[in-house]
Amino acid sequence: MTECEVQAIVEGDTPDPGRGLPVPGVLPVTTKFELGATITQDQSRFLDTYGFLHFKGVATLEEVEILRAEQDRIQAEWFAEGRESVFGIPLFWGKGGDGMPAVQRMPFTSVFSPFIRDFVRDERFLPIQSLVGKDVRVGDEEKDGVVMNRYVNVPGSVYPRLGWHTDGLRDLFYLRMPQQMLNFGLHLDRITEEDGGLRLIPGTHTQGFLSMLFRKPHFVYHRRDKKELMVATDPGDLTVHDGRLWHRVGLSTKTGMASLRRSMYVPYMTGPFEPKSPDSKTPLYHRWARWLRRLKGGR
Ligand SMILES: O=C(O)CCC(=O)C(=O)O
Ligand SMILES: [Fe+2]
Repeated sequence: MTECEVQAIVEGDTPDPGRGLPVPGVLPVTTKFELGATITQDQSRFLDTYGFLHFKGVATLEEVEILRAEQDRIQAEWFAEGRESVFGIPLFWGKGGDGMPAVQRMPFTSVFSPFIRDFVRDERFLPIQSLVGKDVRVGDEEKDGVVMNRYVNVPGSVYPRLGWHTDGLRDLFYLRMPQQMLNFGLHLDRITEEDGGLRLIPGTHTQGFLSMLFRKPHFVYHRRDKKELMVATDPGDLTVHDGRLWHRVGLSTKTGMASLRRSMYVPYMTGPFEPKSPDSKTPLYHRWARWLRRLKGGR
C-alpha cells in the first residue's frame, strides 16, 4: 500500500467526484473540453463520473450576438402584447440591468425564433445528442422548451439567482424517477467567481430518489456547498448536465448591467413525447414560484 493510499484511508478520502479528488482513469473535474465530431472516451467517462461536461467556444461570437438580439426582440414583443405566460409556463417579469421591465426567464423561445429553432438542432450538437441515446430528441416543445434566462442584481429583479435544484424535479412530482435527460446550456456572458454563475455538485447524478428529492430544499435554498464547483464561462461556452445533478446559480457581487448573466437551456430527452400547447395547464410548482415572485413585487 502506498503512503498516499494509507493517508486516504486515515482521512476517509476515497476518490470522490463531489470533492474534486482525482478519480482514477477520469480527467480532473476542472477539465474543459473541445466539441468535436464525436464524443471521446474521456468525455463520456467524465460525464458518467461527474454528471456534466463543459465545452469551450462551441458557438461563435456572431451566433452569441444573434441569440442575445433574439432574446431582446422576443422580450420586446411579449412586452408589447402584455404576455403573461407561454404554453402554461408563467413569464418572470422583473427588471433588466437598466432597471427597465424585462422577462427574466423566457420559456419556449424557439417557437418564436427560427434562428433559435435551427441553432439547437445544428449538426455540431449531434455528438451531444448521442450521449442521451438513440431515441433522443430536442425537447423544445416539451417541459419549458428552450429557456432564455436573464439574471441581474438590481432592485426589482425577480431573478437575481436561482436556488439549488435538480432539473428532473417535475418527474419526481409524478413519483417516478426522471426520464433520461441531459440539459444543454449555452452561456452568453463572461462569468467568473464574483459574478455568481453556475454552481454544481459533481457526481450527484448517481444519487437515489430520496437524495434527489431531499438533499436540499429545492429552489429556496441558496447556501454555498463545500463540494460545489463554480463553472466559469465565456460567451459561446456550452455545458451539458445530467437531469439529476444538483446545481444552482449564484448571486453576482456586482449590481446593474455589470451583473447581467444570460444563458439558454434546452433538454435533450427520451421517453414519451409530451408536447405543450397554448392550452397547457400551469404546473403546480410554477404556480408556487409565481406567488413567491409576486410577494417580492414581480408580476
Ligand atoms: O442559468 C443557468 O446556468 C442554469 C439554469 C438552470 O439551472 C435552470 O433553468 O434549470
Ligand atoms: Fe437547472
